[in-house]
Formats: sequence, C-alpha cells, structure tokens
Amino acid sequence: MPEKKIAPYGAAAGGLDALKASLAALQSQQALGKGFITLRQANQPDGFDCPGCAWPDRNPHSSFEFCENGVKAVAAEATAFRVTREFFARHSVSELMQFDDYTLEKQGRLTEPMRYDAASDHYVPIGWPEAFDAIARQLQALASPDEAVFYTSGRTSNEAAFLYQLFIREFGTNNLPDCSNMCHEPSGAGMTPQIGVGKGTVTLDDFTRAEAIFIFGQNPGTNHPRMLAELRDAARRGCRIVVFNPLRERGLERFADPKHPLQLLGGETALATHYYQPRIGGDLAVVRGLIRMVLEAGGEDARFIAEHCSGFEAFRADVMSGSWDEIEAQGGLSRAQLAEAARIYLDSEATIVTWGMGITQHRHSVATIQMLVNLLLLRGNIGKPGAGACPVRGHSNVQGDRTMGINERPSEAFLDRLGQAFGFTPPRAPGHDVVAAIEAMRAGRAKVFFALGGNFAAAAPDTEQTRAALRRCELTVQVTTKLNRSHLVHGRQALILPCLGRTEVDLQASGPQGVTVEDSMSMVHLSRGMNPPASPHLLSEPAIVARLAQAVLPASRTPWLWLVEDYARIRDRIAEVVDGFQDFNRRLAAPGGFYLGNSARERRWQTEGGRARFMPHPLPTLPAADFRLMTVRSHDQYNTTVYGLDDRYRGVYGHRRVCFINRDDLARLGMQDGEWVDITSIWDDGERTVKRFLLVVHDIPQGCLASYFPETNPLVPLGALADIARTPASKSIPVRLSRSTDE
Ligand SMILES: Nc1nc2c(c(=O)[nH]1)N[C@H]1C(S)=C(S)[C@@H](COP(=O)(O)OP(=O)(O)OC[C@H]3O[C@@H](n4cnc5c(=O)[nH]c(N)nc54)[C@H](O)[C@@H]3O)O[C@H]1N2
Ligand SMILES: Nc1nc2c(c(=O)[nH]1)N[C@H]1C(S)=C(S)[C@@H](COP(=O)(O)OP(=O)(O)OC[C@H]3O[C@@H](n4cnc5c(=O)[nH]c(N)nc54)[C@H](O)[C@@H]3O)O[C@H]1N2
Ligand SMILES: [Mo]
Repeated sequence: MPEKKIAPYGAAAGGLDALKASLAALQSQQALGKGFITLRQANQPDGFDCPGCAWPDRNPHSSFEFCENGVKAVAAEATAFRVTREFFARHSVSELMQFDDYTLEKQGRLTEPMRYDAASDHYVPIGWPEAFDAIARQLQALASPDEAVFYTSGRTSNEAAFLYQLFIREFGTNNLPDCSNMCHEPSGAGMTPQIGVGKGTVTLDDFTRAEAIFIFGQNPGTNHPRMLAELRDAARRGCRIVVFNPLRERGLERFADPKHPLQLLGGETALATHYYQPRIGGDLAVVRGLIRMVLEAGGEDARFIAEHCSGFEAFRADVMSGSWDEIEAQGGLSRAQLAEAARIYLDSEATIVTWGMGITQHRHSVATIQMLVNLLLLRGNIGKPGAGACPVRGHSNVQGDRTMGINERPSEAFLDRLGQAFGFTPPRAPGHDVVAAIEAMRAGRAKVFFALGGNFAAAAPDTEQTRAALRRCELTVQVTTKLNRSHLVHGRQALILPCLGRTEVDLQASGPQGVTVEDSMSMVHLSRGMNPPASPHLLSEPAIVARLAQAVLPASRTPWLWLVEDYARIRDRIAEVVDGFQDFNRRLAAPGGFYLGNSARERRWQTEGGRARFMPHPLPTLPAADFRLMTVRSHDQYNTTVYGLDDRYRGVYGHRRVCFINRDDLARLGMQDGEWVDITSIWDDGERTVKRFLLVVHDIPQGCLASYFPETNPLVPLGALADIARTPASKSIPVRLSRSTDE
C-alpha cells in the first residue's frame, strides 16, 4: 500500500520529482520499454496526439514534449495489465462494485467484448456480431429514437465523432450529451452571443507576445503541465502573470522544467507575479471591480470600442453602479488588491485571459465568462497579437468533437448540410444534455444508454440519482479502454465494447490509419498510434460505430463499412459538411496540421448586430451556507481515472478522501487538523452526505473548502446548474461539516 502522509511540498512544480513520478508511473504499469518508445512519439508531427490534455503542441518539435501527466496518461494506456474473460469469471459485478476507482483502473486494458449475465451476476464473453445485433434489437424496439441517449467523452477522434453523430441522426435523435456539458459548455454559451465564436481566440504565438496573462480558476501544473513552459518563457521576458485562485497552487507559483538538465539541478522560475485568492464563486465580483477601476482610470480603448463594439454606454452605467463593499465581500479581494491588478491590466498593451473549471462550474459561469470577455473588449484585447480569450479545454479532442457535431443542440445550418450530404432528413428537435439525460433515464423516458468513451456513472453529478438512472435502463453500452464504474452500474442488459487507444496501430483494409484531433487553440492535426493493440479482439472507434450503424440501419444510404476501410474517405465527407475543413486531407499533410481560423481573432463579429457586444451582469446571489466546496482534481488522476493516491504539490500522499480547509475555520469549528469529518450538502430537494474525509489545513480563504472529484460527486445536487449552459455547479457546493462518527 502507498504511504499515507500529509507533508507540505517545498519544491517547484516539475523538476526531478516529475521525472521520478513519470518513471514510477511507467514502472507500475510495467510499460517501461514500450512506454519510452511510445513517449518519443507523443505530440510529434508523425506520432500520436497525447491523450492527456487539449493544450497545443509547440511546432516544429525540437525534442519530445515531456510532461509528467502526459506520461501517466500514456502509461495507463500502454499498461502491461489486462482485464480478461477469466478476470470477469473470477469476480461478480457486485464484488467489483466494492473495488475503489484506483483498484478498478489498475486492472488494465479491456480485451474482448463482454455482456452482462444477470443469472450469474458476471460479465461473460460475447462475439462482436452478436453484440451489434443485441444493440440493434434494443434500438429498433424503442417507441421513438428519442428513447435512446448517446454520450461522448472528449478523447474520441474527429473521424469517430463525425460517424457517430451521423449514425445517431440517421437513427433519428439529437440526444447527444457529452462531457462538455460538465466542462466548458459555459465558455461556448458565453462567448458565442458576444463575439460570434465559442472557442479561444489565441494561438501559442500570442503567449510569446503577451505583456500580461491573467489566469482564472485553472491548475495547469496538474492539468495542463505543458502550459507551464509557456508561462515560464513569458515570465522570463517580463510578462506579468496574474493568478486568481482561492487555493495556492504550486504549479502556478514556481516551475523547474524537467526537460532541462540545468533546471533539474535547482534552477527554477517564478511564474505568478501576482497571486490573488478570491472566495469561491467570487470571480464575477472581482472582474466587475477590475472593469470599474479601468473605467474610473479612463483606460478603455475608445477607438476599438467605437469601431467594433455595441452596448458600451449601458454597460458602463451598469458597472459604475453598486457598492464597493459588495464587490469586496463577494469577491474576497480588497479594493487595494483590485487596484493593483487593474493597474497591471492598464499598463499592458496585450493581455491574455485564460480560464478553466474554477470559472465554468458555477451557477453564474456564463455571466462570469461574459464579464471576462467584457474586460478584454474594454481595452481591445481581442484580435491583436499577444492578446485574447483562452478557455483551456480539458479532454484532448473535446473541442474537435463539438466541431464534428457532437452537440445536443446543433445549428440548423449544420443539420441542413449533413442531411444534404448523406441524403436523409436529420431530426430537428433539440436533444438531452447530460443532466436532461439523467432525468430522462430516471423517469423511464430514455431506455438505452450508449457511451463512446468516458465514465458517466462517476463523472456525472449526484451519484445516487445518476446510478439509479443508469440502472433503470433496458440496455447500457460502454465503448471503453479500461474498466471503470460505468461497467458496474448498468442497465437490465449491459455490454462492454473494448476499443483501441490512441497510442495503438489502427489497421483497416487500406492499411494503418491516422485520426485527427483539434486542440484548445483550433489546430487540427493527425495522430497515428505506434504500439501493437492491447488485444487482437479490439476494434477502433470508427469501426465500432460503422458496424453498429450497419446493424441498426440496414436501409441507410451511407456506405458505412466502405468509409472505415480508409479514414481519408471519412475526412472527405467531413470536408463536405463541416465549416473550415475544405480540402481536409491535403491540408493535413503539413507538419503540425492546420489552423481552423477564428473570426473574432480577425475582428469579424458574427453576432446579432455584427459587433462585439458588451454584456453587463449584476453580482450573483451565492448560496448561503457555512462553506462552499469546490471539487477538484488531484495530481494523480485523470478525471475519474485514479492513477495514484498522491497529490504531491498539495502535500497529500496515500489519501483521496481529504478536505482542504483554512486554519481559522478549524478554530471556529473547534476541530483539529487531521480530524475526520462528514460533508453534507444542502439543497432545496434535501441533504446529501459523504462520510469520513480527512481535514487538511491549506492556504485557502475562510469559508472555502476543496475536495477531490469523483469521491464528492454524491454531494453535487442534480438541480445545481449553471444558468443557460446547465453545467453542474461542482465548484460551489453549499456544505456544512460535522465530526465523523464512522470508523
Ligand atoms: N492530469 C490531468 N490532466 C487533465 C485532467 C485531469 O483530471 N488530470 N482533466 C482534463 C479535463 S477534462 C479538464 S476540464 C481540465 C481541468 O483543468 P482545471 O480547470 O485546472 O480543473 P480543476 O482541477 O477542476 O481545477 C480547477 C482550479 O480552479 C480553482 N477554483 C475552483 N473554484 C474556483 C473559483 O470559484 N474561482 C477561481 N478563480 N478558481 C477556482 C481550483 O482551486 C483549481 O485550481 O484538465 C484536463 N487535463
Ligand atoms: N464533481 C465534479 N465532477 C466533474 C468534474 C469536476 O471538476 N468535479 N469535471 C467534469 C469534467 S470537466 C469532465 S470533462 C467530465 C469527464 O467525464 P468523462 O469524460 O466521462 O470521464 P473520464 O474519467 O475522462 O473517462 C475515463 C474513461 O474513459 C475511457 N477511455 C479512455 N481512453 C479512451 C479512448 O481512447 N476511447 C474510449 N472509447 N474510451 C476511453 C476509459 O475506460 C476510462 O475509464 O467529468 C466532469 N465531472
Ligand atoms: Mo473537462
């Protein structure tokens, strides 16, 4: 068992410990020889796209882009361990339910299709043709196609995603919830009406030119480690790095590059020049304060505003109203701190604003994002070199999946083109997002749940209700690489369909195939796996979708099996339907791929009125409670995938059930550091409790707590959603603590 301890971490992020941890990850997966070969291909022009995160690659590459958490992601896929039919024969589903997420993950790669056998409560082998037939029978028996739900996680390639949404729409529904619904949905929902695009407006080049980078609610040291190298270079040339985060994150403070031998010997770079710790959910107040100070100083870019924007006068009047006391109380930053940050913004001629889950997972996320964009517009910081909006996406192809039409509310124009290209009439009614899908399954209105990747049972909010919803289904199907909770929380019938990972050779009739992905900055490029498949029985995701479509839609005019013989054929069809992909196959040939473009970056505003819109927002009403809890990632996890039990930068080893708390709050509660507590969330439909969490004192404001997801997902109320975007508010859960009575 790993050692359990709490010991503050003194070193910079990265450095020798990152190398050691990477080696340990490869060792524990027994992937050493193979893992290293694989790593050399990560994020190379002719290699595979790292399945870790959506941060773009530097291009052209000098050496391989090392990243500790990239190594963990690759090692987890290249693991030597296998989940075989014998494994399932040994363990019943009820028994596996007792395994924690870490132990499930450690079992290794899935090797052949399995079906749930209710009589024995075991998964038993099933052939691929029988599996597709079983799904086809269930889908064809539904009273309406809308009784099926098709989830996508963001690792799915463009080719698989495009075929998948086409199949689902030919089948007849827009029920396409995806992980975006729990992630960056508010970024798209906020930016699109304002500047006409829902994607970031910057490229990596802008990071080399920015005079200031403002980072809101993001922990790149763990979740986008390759971003640290950009921040380091920026810091060295004097760029101001201004962080807004309730928690002091080591990865935003100091960095030693594990790629550079000199830095391993103690050299390190300070990253954040200014670190502000607002209260959880206080960012809208903070940004309102910053905007007001810029206006009071007359720092707006009047020419840009006159030429490009609408709504400025009403916006100004709104922002200048209200009291500073409210801004300070809600934001948790003093007027002096706000003035200091505003001064940096005023002094910078090119500012980038980045944000992550600390901004998107609140009730008022869309409003906060629009205020961030207002802040940028105020000084013309969109569409000039070194400046712009940078929502930092999570899954490595989550942005591409949306581009390919994985969207429960597709545009009319997209559906028109899709229908025309493939000779059918796509359904027009909007489909279910993640939370609507849970509600539909719970109510018996949805009966089949199909997932292309991910771990819905663990990632979704309100674990108890999500599980009840999945269990009510007639059929649940999981297309996955590794064993996870969603295989164990299943419908009356259940199937596991194991697929190739991105690091593996994908051999089809015309030879080995590459797939494409789009990163957080709209670069589209090829990804080719190098490793032999984890098992000879695996199919690629495009092949699974095509064979499923063939079985479900015998009358379809789409040549499903012909398309997957050569993925270039799929790309030719994408080029016909999706904006920006003309001449797709040829443009892919460029090393590093091609840039999709971004109209806001060119100051073309595809909005109502044709201008960039200032959109004011009042301070939100935050839930009243003893504490607000944010559910975050540890350093050793990838979403619901728990690789290890340490969170090195936060000084936690061997524990996952921890709750970070301010020292003064402890005193107020009469509790001790190291005491065990139960956490109860309070919502209008009742209370939810998770038991036995270790209190750990940390540098976090009073009234704020942090814990890991998914252990705390049972606390996230199904109805606590972002306005408009409907993203679960998993960063601002109203809770109270009580001494744990359990042993
Ligand atoms: N290794 C690794 N890489 C990953 C992932 C992973 O799990 N592991 N997940 C991937 C995915 S899908 C995503 S979406 C991204 C997630 O990457 P992040 O957006 O960094 O996600 P979180 O770990 O949830 O961290 C949220 C950060 O926001 C801060 N925060 C929380 N609430 C607030 C608030 O109210 N205001 C402010 N200003 N800050 C707040 C927290 O202290 C924390 O530092 O990473 C991707 N990359
Ligand atoms: N409380 C709380 N809840 C959250 C969040 C939070 O911050 N707090 N974050 C939310 C966010 S940002 C996101 S994106 C979601 C993530 O939700 P999901 O994307 O659903 O979850 P993951 O944990 O990324 O999925 C992991 C599983 O994907 C499968 N997998 C891995 N690689 C592949 C592949 O190449 N192909 C296929 N088919 N399967 C593969 C493996 O079987 C693995 O077990 O969770 C959300 N839930
Ligand atoms: Mo995400």
